[in-house]
Amino acid sequence: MKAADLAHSDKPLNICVGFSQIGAESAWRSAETTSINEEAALRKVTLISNDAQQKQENQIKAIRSFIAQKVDAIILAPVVEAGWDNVLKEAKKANIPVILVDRGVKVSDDSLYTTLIASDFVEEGRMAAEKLVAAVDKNIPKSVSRTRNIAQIEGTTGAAPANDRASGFKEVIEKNPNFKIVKSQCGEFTRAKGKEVMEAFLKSGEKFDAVYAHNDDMALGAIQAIKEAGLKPGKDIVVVSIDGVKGAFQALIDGSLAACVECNPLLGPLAFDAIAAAKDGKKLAKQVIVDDKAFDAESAKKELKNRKY
Ligand code: GYE
Repeated sequence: MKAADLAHSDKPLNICVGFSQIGAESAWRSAETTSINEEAALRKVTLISNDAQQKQENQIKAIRSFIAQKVDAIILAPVVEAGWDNVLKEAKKANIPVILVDRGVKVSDDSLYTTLIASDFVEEGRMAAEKLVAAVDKNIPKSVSRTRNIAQIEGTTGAAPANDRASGFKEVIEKNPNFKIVKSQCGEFTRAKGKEVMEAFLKSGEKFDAVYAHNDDMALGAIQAIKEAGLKPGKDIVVVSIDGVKGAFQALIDGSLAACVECNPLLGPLAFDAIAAAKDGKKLAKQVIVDDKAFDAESAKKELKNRKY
């Protein structure tokens, strides 16, 4: 189902909810945390939050503690896809609905969670690839017959957005035989690691026409590395990323980022609407899909003032 199909209300819920958050690796994630905190306050929800510092074991511990505290519902942003069966079975046994936000899980039985509220990451990867190909084609005339080299900076290993953004991107790139992913490495969705990975790529001696980063923070780190290497992002190397945070919009406007696919982090209202529906015994779709669109310099200029994150 689409996010717009989920009934929205500001009605107080007067319940207690446990929120297991991954950490604060990116501007996107901080915006998501703020959105959930604000909506909890608005809906009169006592929120017990836990920051897992990127570790699944910390998330499992937090969920067990939420169960012990008999919360009414759990919001989980799962760091990786695999390894949730046992703890989700414990939540189910305790009759506590689990709402997954922003990242999906791979479980043996999908009744172990109520719903997943997230973007279609495969589609985001496809959109990013189309934008990247178009931007490189503007830089290098079709008559130049050499291969266009792409460097990919991946998100957290095993995370749904890293897996799916890679597969959607690859699908489109494979249809463009003059484009090739020549390097791919994990940048953990952080700006510092994105910069570090790009520095290593540039030092490898390989030449790149484009960089695809699985999120904006890594792209912004890569842009810095490209500049420090004496190259011009946008001209010498095209950079494309996903998320749509303010920093990326500024980079779109200054020309260092060629395109950006939005991934909306403001999931608080949807998460509590889903909890309200589950509490009312309503059956929810297994995925509530958040709509995304791509931005370039021109659309970013128009939208910047409205950006909340
Ligand atoms: O794109 C990235 C983050 O799970 C969709 O996680 C989220 C991703 C987001 O840290 O910036």
